[in-house]
Amino acid sequence: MQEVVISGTGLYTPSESVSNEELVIAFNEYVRRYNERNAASIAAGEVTALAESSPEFIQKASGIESRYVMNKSGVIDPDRMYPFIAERSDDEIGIQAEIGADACRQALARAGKTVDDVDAIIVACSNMQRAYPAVAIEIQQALGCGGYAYDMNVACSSATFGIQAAADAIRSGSATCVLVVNPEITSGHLEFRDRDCHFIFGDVATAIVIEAKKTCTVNGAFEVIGTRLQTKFSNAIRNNFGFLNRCDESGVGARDKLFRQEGRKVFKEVCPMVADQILSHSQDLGLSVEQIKRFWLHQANLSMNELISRRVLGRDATKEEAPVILNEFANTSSAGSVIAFHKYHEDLQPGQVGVMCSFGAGYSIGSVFVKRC
Ligand code: CO8
Repeated sequence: MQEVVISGTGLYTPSESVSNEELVIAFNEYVRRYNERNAASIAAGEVTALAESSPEFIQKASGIESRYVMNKSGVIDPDRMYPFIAERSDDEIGIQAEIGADACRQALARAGKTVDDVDAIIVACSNMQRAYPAVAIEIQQALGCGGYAYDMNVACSSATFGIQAAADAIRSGSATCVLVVNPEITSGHLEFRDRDCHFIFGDVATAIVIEAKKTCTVNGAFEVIGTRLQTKFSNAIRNNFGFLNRCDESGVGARDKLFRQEGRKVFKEVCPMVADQILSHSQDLGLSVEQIKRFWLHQANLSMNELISRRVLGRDATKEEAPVILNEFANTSSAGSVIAFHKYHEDLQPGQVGVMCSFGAGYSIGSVFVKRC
């Protein structure tokens, strides 16, 4: 069977960032105005007063310190609490394709490839800005690639699911060089007025070049030695936004049309599933736990990652073994484990093994074991 490698990655980072303190100032001002506006109803017991958020809670509960956003002014405006992202004409490149293409160009440069080498593009992320044409096909057009392109969505696990789809395409001979792109504009689907989740997400785009080992020209690529995917239905993370919304006017704009979750439940249910998958996947690949030198985990919550690596290793992982990027980026959905890989892979020696692992809505879990060439 055709051997497959990851030969380059790219990272687009928005220019604007919001600290926990800035986010909380805006949120608490929103709360103050809401409670003032509804003072009579709150006093009459008809409306529940909103509670304030705090930077200390956010840092302690999640490990997040800041997040990049495509637009800061809208997010921290207490009268708005969501980004300003202007619509573009059909003749202009869409914003998701634009940031995705930027990450692709970086990934191609690192892989020593040109757009002529690419014969497939998979956009794999949590939210697509429109139904069609596919964002992936728009990126194909923007880059000037041939072949085929399509969009897929498995929420936070989209990247690992995309990597398996790319690796399978290469192994079966339907492609030789695939770009997997994760343009995550999570701020578009985050309720910044909900203190349970207003701090969780950030925007970013990542891209990964996956190609046949025989075409790879760069030193230090990573051979994909195993991929495993798992899904199990859960309502604990859900977003009911969709094309049928307009068919029932009563639900248009309701809270369930944005991201919502039962964070504690997710934490409890998903951590053991992830640890079990990493352990069983490594065993089936004939790898001992000691041979896993790096854990590029999905970046949703610091305690979650610490718990998962502890369950796998039987001890706490070091920062080198399980690098953390969520303090700076927050949860960037599918892009999190790719950012961790992008920033923390150079020191691995030939023959050393690491695992990229994602988990999220669905539930969905993906593990990708790689070995440094
Ligand atoms: N400030 C102060 N207090 C707060 C705040 C706040 N901001 N928020 C909640 N509290 C309070 C609560 O009200 C609660 O109070 P009480 O004890 O009186 O009831 C107390 O703090 C504790 O609340 P929680 O139990 O909710 O706190 P946790 O310690 O569980 O932390 C987390 C909450 C951080 C959300 C945590 O549960 C977590 O990270 N869970 C895992 C989440 C996760 O990984 N989710 C994956 C989602 S991503 C995905 O797959 C889909 C991607 C889709 C992308 C879309 C884009 C937008």
